[in-house]
Amino acid sequence: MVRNMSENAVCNLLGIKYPVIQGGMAWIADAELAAAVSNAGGLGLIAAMNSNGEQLREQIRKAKELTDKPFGVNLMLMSPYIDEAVNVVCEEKIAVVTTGAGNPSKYMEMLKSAGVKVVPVVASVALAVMVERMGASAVIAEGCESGGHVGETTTMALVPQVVDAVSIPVIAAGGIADGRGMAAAFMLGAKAVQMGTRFLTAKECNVHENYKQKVLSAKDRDTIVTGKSLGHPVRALKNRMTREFQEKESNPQTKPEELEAMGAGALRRAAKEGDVKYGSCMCGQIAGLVNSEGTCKEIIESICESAQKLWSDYGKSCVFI
Ligand code: TUI
Repeated sequence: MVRNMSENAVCNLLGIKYPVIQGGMAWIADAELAAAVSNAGGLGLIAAMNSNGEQLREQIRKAKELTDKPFGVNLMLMSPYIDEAVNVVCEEKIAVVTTGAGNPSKYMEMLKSAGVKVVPVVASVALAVMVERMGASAVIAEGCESGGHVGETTTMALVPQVVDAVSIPVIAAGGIADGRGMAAAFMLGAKAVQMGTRFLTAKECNVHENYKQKVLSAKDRDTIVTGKSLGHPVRALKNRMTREFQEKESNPQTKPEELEAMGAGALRRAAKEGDVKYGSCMCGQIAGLVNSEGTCKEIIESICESAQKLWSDYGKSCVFI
């Protein structure tokens, strides 16, 4: 049996049972996935990225019907609908937002005044320090092992440096998909983990079946980062799309607009239409470890149980001084 983790700072802050947060995966993290994660005792998130204000409101209302537990919204700061999304989140009195792919400072006052807790995803110590000063409730330190938009520092290097730099709780993300990853993140000073890739293959995840199968069969070296030259590097599973993108990106003749056009709509093509050859299957490096489906409840409980066992066995097995 998994012990109740109510002494955990992130569980207390967010009113959840397990210190597990679902990644705010654009085009994938919908009301059904968010509610399933929250019902299982983690924090589920709806991705606002691909929705205008009213579509987001619809997803929020749906999640409210599916769960009475706290859930959140992920605000992708590069979204064309970001201002609408912030308004809707405030109107709907969402308990918590995570933010990604930028600096959320501009929105923090408004969100906080509406009673929304802000938990930014950061890829650097500098941004972690800034958002703490602006009133963030916690930060998610996301290493470049993650899927989607990534920074440059690994989880192993980023998490302890962020932990040392801020006083708010730090949540680790990037390369975590089992109890070992969770235990390691806690050893680095994190108080919770965020996982995206692990939930891609959850039974309640509505990503296209072709995408799910590609994640399930992926191996350790099957992801690549493209888009660095555009200022938004993205990690995805290797396919025809990433190969052609990479070829064009390494050719100095290629115009940035040409690359932008290639990337536009690519995630939707993979996630919704199942075009895993010429769409973007954003996914983390840990995909090689994700070999089974399972409900959100099974995923969360098995990971927490295994992490807990590792912690309790640690003292006995690790004797070197
Ligand atoms: O945001 C993410 N991951 C994402 S967003 C996304 S949607 C997308 N679609 C097409 C192209 C690009 C993205 C898919 N995956 N993770 C959070 C994250 N934020 N990772 C890294 C950052 C980050 C990076 C730089 C945050 C802030 C930053 O600098 C801000 C500043 O101004 O200092």
